[in-house]
Amino acid sequence: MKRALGAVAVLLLLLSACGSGGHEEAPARHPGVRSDFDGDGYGDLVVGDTTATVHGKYAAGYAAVLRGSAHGPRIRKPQVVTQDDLGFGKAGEGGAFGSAGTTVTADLDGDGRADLVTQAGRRTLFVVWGSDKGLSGAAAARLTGSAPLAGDVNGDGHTDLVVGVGEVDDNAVRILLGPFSREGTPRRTVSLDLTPPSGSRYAVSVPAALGDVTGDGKDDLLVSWSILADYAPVARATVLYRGSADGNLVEGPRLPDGFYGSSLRTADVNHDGYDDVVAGLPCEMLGDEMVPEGGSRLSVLYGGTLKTSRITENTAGLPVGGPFMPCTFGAAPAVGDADGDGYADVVFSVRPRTGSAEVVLLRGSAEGLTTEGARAVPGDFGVLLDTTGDKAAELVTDDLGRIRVWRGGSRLLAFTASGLGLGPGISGGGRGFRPVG
Ligand SMILES: [Ca+2]
Ligand SMILES: [Ca+2]
Ligand SMILES: [Ca+2]
Ligand SMILES: [Ca+2]
Repeated sequence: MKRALGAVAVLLLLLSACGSGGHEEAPARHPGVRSDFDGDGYGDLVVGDTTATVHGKYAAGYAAVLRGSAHGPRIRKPQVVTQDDLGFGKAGEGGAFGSAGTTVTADLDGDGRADLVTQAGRRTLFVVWGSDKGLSGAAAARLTGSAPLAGDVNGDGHTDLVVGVGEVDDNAVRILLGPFSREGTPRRTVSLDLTPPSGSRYAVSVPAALGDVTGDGKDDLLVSWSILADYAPVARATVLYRGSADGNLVEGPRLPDGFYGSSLRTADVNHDGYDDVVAGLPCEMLGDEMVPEGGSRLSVLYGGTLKTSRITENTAGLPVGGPFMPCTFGAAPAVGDADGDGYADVVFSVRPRTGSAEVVLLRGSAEGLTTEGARAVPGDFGVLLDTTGDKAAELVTDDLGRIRVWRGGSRLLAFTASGLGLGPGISGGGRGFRPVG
């Protein structure tokens, strides 16, 4: 459970990677489409398995890209990328290339195509550059850092990265301001100290998400002030560092008491121009796992007003009936616009006491996140990605290595790793097979 929660905690990183939106330069490309590596206007689905053996190295991991089309992700001939393909040395055991928790997609060089940024090992990041043929290991760069977040913190239209510097208690990040050269060199680098206030009960600051919560056109960094339990950070409060034109983020308001989570995501749920923050808090760890005070929950903080609301097991209108397994409600939140109405929607998972886990989709609205029109499908967790080019995101769910793609309420396709034809160098894994984003 602890491992799973850790994965959930970092899963949030990847979906805040919407990039800057960019500028419309060449009409053939669609910079606003997330994870569109070949620039054809269809989001391309990344799947991976950090437990897979690659060229004999256990858990070296891979990322496979299923290019989008009018009919959804193409499962024939996926583009498979491993660390071994990149020209920076072979992967070691446990390198976990392509981990969902430490992968983001964003256009770093400003060519209108998304690029893949993924961690392998403790503090190495690889950038795999998009091209009109999609992703391949032939064009890549190596950076130093961990747990990347992508956004535009200085508001210049170029995607920036916020990366960890190493250990969990370093309480510092580096801000790599874009655009990046093909060698991976940012235009400028800024270091930011995130040490929690002296005398406070918080031991570590965990960078958790980027989003423009203040509405000034610069993405803000959301940081979880955390205690340590068994050396693992446990979020207890959220503080916002305001984006700024020179890249020197400024510590801003602490968000209201009780607003924190093991996963944070940002998206504009009420479509008012301010990014909103979604926090999943299924469980807390204090030596043991326990239901958090006030119950497992999914909270939303609305940008601008900083007002909050909560969805709990007792919220009326949920599409899944309880009672639920403890510590499962609100797990693995992800965001995207599932119906293309401009209001970002939210998915999270929950496990009823009887039956299998479900992924719940709640819709955004002018009044905020609502259970009106909510639905649920089977799965341990889900991501939202528009692979069909119609501005409405498909829901991609995982169920112990079986991935399903849902469009509207109906299932578009289903597949497992063994059905993809990943090539002779990749074996094992399977149950760790999951959508990355
Ligand atoms: Ca595409
Ligand atoms: Ca690019
Ligand atoms: Ca920027
Ligand atoms: Ca908003």
